[in-house]
Amino acid sequence: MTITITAFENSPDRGRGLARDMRVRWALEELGLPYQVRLLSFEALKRPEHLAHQPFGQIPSLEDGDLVLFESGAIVLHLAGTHPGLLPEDADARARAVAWLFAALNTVEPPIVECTMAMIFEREQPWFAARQPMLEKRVQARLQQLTASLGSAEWLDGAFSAGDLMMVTVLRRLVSSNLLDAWPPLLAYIARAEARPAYQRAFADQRAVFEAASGTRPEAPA
Ligand code: GTB
Repeated sequence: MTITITAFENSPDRGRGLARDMRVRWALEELGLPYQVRLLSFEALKRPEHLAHQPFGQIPSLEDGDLVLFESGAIVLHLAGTHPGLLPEDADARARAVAWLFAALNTVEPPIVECTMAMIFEREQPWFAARQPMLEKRVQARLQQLTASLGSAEWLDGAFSAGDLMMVTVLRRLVSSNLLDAWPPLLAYIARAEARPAYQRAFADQRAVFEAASGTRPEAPA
């Protein structure tokens, strides 16, 4: 049975591949798995049918045979664990790749999301100017540590893995800020990942959804 995932019918990211269906689409493309996408409006996200699949009324979710799954990290891990291509065979290397996936979600994503959400939603608030340097400093600390870990390597630990896939989707939240500018190795890391054919296919597919929904040609990707 074909895998089904859910995504926004009209994504607020304007087709920039920043919503979390992108990481699932990308994983599916890396693994060469066919899939279909159920597009949902914001209203549909909160209906009982979807809440039965995703208790928080969000995208993405996945249906894979009898399995219904939510949380993008769990979905990518499930796909990578059941098909070859995104996790090493060697048990220790596999554990390290999984650690990078968790690091992306638990250690790097939270300060990035907090900082970028403040930039979008709190710019006019009286506390913004006083608080933002602290949020940016937390992001910069993680970027510095990540740059040190990456060193001159192509990927975080050996071959490209689900850990890299997740880390790149997390870092891409910063592309429309200037916070990555001080870290050329991370910019090059993101560019290497974006050049992968599987990434390109996933990006084009989510972009096509946005273009169809908006009925206009959106601006070039950030
Ligand atoms: N922890 C969950 C996971 O990883 O699956 C989080 C899922 C999540 O945050 N989903 C968001 C959602 O469904 C979309 S991705 N939100 C609707 C709701 O909560 O009602 C987050 C997102 C949204 C928009 C942008 N953007 O515009 O750039 C980027 C990321």
